[in-house]
Amino acid sequence: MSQQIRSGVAVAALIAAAALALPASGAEWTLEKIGRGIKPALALDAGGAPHVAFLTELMEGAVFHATLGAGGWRTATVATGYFYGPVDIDVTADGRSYITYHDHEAKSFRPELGAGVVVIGQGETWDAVRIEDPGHDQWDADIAVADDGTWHLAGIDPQQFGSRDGLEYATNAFGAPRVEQVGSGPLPYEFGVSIEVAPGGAVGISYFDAAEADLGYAERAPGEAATARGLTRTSARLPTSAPA
Ligand SMILES: [Ca+2]
Ligand SMILES: [Ca+2]
Repeated sequence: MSQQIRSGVAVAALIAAAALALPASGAEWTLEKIGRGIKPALALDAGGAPHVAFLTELMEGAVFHATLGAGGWRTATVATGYFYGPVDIDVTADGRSYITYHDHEAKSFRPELGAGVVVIGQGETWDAVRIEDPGHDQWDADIAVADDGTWHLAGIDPQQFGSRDGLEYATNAFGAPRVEQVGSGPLPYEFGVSIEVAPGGAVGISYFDAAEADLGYAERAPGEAATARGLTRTSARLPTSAPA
């Protein structure tokens, strides 16, 4: 037996011994069915329970919330209509879910309509907040929620549907929901956005600036004033292997 083969046998024996030493439950996945739908978004609450938002992208479609409790999965229909995903979800420390999705606002596609919606609740009780703004707003919307229930939403008002606004931000941080244009310039809908809020209230949004093939980062300082001084924008050149 060559040195190489002996080494291989020894390694195989070690791997087999290690596998036998693993506790039976240590590497097992538990797979469960939730229900009919697509484009799931997941958040775990303070107790570790999963909260899944998902939808059906049909003319007579719906957005659903499912959570796993002692009695198994419980699914609620939180909205019905002609919607588009992805959806997003965040859960506050008190167990309330905040789900966002895009509502086409018509049974046929109309570029001048369309809004982002935030649905807030738990169990069977859900309240919808519609984000009113000109254009086909909050495509690819992403949501970040502070534990006091302040929500922050970022999405695209797509160039393909006639808007030159691109990245739009919405929040309830100052009372009635407001929409701010971040200043990205026109953006297509393909590339997604991501938003987070810091404990002190600063908001960051990352997005793909198609005109420059750059990733952009927009940051909003805490505070009510929505002036140009409150908005900063930086970008980082992507590696050359990134999509043009
Ligand atoms: Ca808009
Ligand atoms: Ca709109």
